[in-house]
Parts: sequence; structure tokens; C-alpha cells
Amino acid sequence: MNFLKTIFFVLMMTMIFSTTACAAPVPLRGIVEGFYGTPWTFEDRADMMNFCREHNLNAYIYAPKSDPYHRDKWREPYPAEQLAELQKLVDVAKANGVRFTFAISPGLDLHYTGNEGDKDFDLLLKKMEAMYKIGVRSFAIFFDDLKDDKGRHHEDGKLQAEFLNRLQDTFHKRHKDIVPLITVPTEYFYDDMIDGNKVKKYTRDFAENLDEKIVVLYTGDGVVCKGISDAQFEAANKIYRRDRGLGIWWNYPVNDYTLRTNGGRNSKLALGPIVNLPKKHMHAIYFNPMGQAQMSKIAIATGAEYANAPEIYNPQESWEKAIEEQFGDLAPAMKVFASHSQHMKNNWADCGLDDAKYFSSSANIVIMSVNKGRKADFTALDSYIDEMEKAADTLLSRLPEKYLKECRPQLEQFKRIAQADRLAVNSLKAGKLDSNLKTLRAEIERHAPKAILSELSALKFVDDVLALKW
Ligand code: LOG
Repeated sequence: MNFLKTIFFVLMMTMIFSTTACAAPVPLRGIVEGFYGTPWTFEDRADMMNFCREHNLNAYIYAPKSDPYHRDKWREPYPAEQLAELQKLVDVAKANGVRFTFAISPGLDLHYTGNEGDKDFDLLLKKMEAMYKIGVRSFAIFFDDLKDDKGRHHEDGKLQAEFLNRLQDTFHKRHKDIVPLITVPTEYFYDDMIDGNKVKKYTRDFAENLDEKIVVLYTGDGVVCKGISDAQFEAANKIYRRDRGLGIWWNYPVNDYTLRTNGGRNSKLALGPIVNLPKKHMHAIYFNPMGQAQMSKIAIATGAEYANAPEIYNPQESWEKAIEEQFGDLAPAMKVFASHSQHMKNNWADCGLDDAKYFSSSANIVIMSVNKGRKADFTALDSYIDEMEKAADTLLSRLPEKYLKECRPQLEQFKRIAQADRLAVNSLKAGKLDSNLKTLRAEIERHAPKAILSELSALKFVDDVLALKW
């Protein structure tokens, strides 16, 4: 009996141990405010620090591309007012258990060698010193997006690596309490690191010469891509051969590459869950959000669940939970809207789940039936369209202003698309194209620079119907 008890005990312990081991959080997990366009406000950021604590995220990198003192004018010190605000933010981060990393992107015009190199080196130190004084203990130097119009860059991996090593050593000698630097190379996605099956010279030099302690982030096989499998992650890690491995800069829910005419905001919202990331252990993961801070929280909450337990993460469950937590009794309406706005796709980016797959499957069946001259069943589509119209009305009339100011154009567009879908279905039912459909489609197009959604699902159905032989 004792023997059986021992076996049982050992089995239980192994099970408990293995589940906790699998569910170990990624050590550094959080947000990189690294998008182009209007940066977040102080209030957005402070609110996000609190959100990070609530979701067990522990890291934030300050790297807004459009803050001139971060990139274009990196040599210049922050004006006193902005510095004071940053100091407040550093305090808020600390109070919320979030590691605040200050990033500088000096690559546009940085000199690495000679007198000018020494001068720039000192200026960088000076900039870091000012940040150290306000409480920053973690720094990042980013070298992304240094390509010319033809997609070429002139960076030297060895020089960059040596420059970073020297910066790390010098600053660490002065301040023992700083943590290792974080960097993003100029070739920061896998497909750009290799040529055929050979590692490119820049990447080889950078990887070989960079101090082992410095944390390297990369974005996957592409800049904004479908996912990173364990095998893809391993392949990238093989290039860098670092003890702790690479960290991930994940470009979802960022939307700065969709049309840029929405008053500095962007036209499609990424409201889906984080999907398709490695299950394997990694050292760090940072999610790059949208300019729309509130609307970024759906994806980030799911990202937090992923980063806290990659092995057992379930995107769909996590997404529903996130929306329920954030939107309370408006959650059912928000789920309908958000399901039509998750897939970020253009000629080079492709990330996130398909928009409203349930809608496009039903729509495709209807179109197929019509094409084959069969009687189509509109039941499912009719009810989806009802849901869309109701969701749009509910959200437009009841969403608090802090959300509405980030998604009103998209909600209004959602309503137009639902109405166009209705006209499309009614045209099919009547066997005659409703002339209002063309007008409404033109109206949708007129608003497209400010609002895109469901372009391969609910909106595509409208186009499919218009393209039929009437
Ligand atoms: C930039 C990033 C931008 C993102 C999406 C990295 C490392 N850098 O193509 O600032 O928000 O793509 O547009 C990037 O991703 N470059």
C-alpha cells in the first residue's frame, strides 16, 4: 500500500511540476511603443502601465518613431517639460512593477568611428545619462528601418555591434544598476537575414560581434507576419546563437502601415487575438500596439495571456475573456464588430485571424448557389447582418467616448457595410439589383481612407454581388 502511495505521490508531483514548468511566463513581456504616427499621450501611457500590472505584463519600451528626440533629432536633449513628463511616467511604471526601457534610434545619421564617432558616442551617453537621472535603468538602441528607397541599407554589422558593446561597457562601469541593453538590428526579420541559404554579411557580423548580454529582438520571418512557429524561431536563433536566445518584437496589433489619413491614426483596427507564436521558451516578447491605445487592449490582453503561459494559451477563449472584461454588457456587440476587424493584410503584411470567417463561408456558399442557378439559403447571412447592424447601433450609441474617439469612423463604416450586405441579399432574393447598392458602395469607398474592415469578408460579399451578371 505504501508503495502504491509513493507511486501516486511521485506521479502527482511530476504532473504538477510539468504543468507549472510548461506554463512558465516569458521573463520579459510587455509593450513596445514603437509605431509611426501620433504617439500615445501621457494619459494613454500611464493607463497602459496600470493595464500591464493587471495583466501581469512587466515591461514597456518607449520608442515612438515620431518623437523627434527618439529618432530624427536623437542628439538633442528633451525640453524640460517633456523630461518632467517622462519622469512621471518612469515613476508610474515603477509603481506598477513595469520595467521602463528608454529607446533611442540613432541609426539615420549615427557615426560609428573616428572623431565624429566619438562625438556621437558621447552624445548618446549624455542622452542616456539624462534618462538615468530621472530613474531609467534599462536602455535600448534600435537600428530598424534604415533602408533607402530601393530597399538597400549601408549598415556595417561589426561596427554597430562594437559600438553597442562599448556603450554597454562604458555605461555599466558608471552605473552598476543598469540592466543589459536591448537592440533591434537593421536586418530584423529572418527573411532579410538570409540570402538563399546563406546568412548575409551584415547579420553574421552583427551576431558574431555583439556582446552576449545584449538582448536582440526580431519580428519573425517578415515584418508583419502570420506567425512564428517553433521551427522558425529555432532557425532564427541558430543565426544568433545567443545563450538566452532572441526576443520577439511582435507587430500586432500595430496598424501604422494601413492608410495614414485618419488624422494621424490609422484606418484598420487590429481587434483580434494574438496568434501563432512559439510555444518554446523565449527570453522576451514585446507587442507593438496601435496609435489607438484603448482599442489596442483587446489584442494586448490576449498577448499577456500568451506571454504568461505560451504552452496553454487559447486565442479564442482569451479573446472572448478580454472583450468581456473590457466591455461588460457591450461585449456581445464588441465581439461582432471586432470579429470583422482582425486581419491585417496588404501586399507585404499578413497577420491575425481572418475577418468574420463565419460570414465569408456563408456568403461564399450563397454566391456559389446563385452562380450555379440553385436556390440559395439566406438564413445564416440574414442573421449575421442583423447582428452587425444591431452591434453597430449599440456601440455607436453606448460606447464610452474614450473608445468612440478611437473607432467611430470604423463603426460607422461597419454600419454602412452591414446595410450594403442587406441590400445585396435583398437584390439576390428579388433577382434584381437594387440600384441603391452601387451608391452605398461608392459611399463606403469614399470613407475607406479613414475606415477599413472586413474587406475580405462582409465587404467582399457586396463586391461579389455587384460583380454578378444582372
Ligand atoms: C518598424 C515599426 C513599425 C512596424 C509596422 C520594426 C522593428 N520596426 O517596418 O516601427 O511600427 O514596422 O509598420 C517597422 O518593426 N518597420
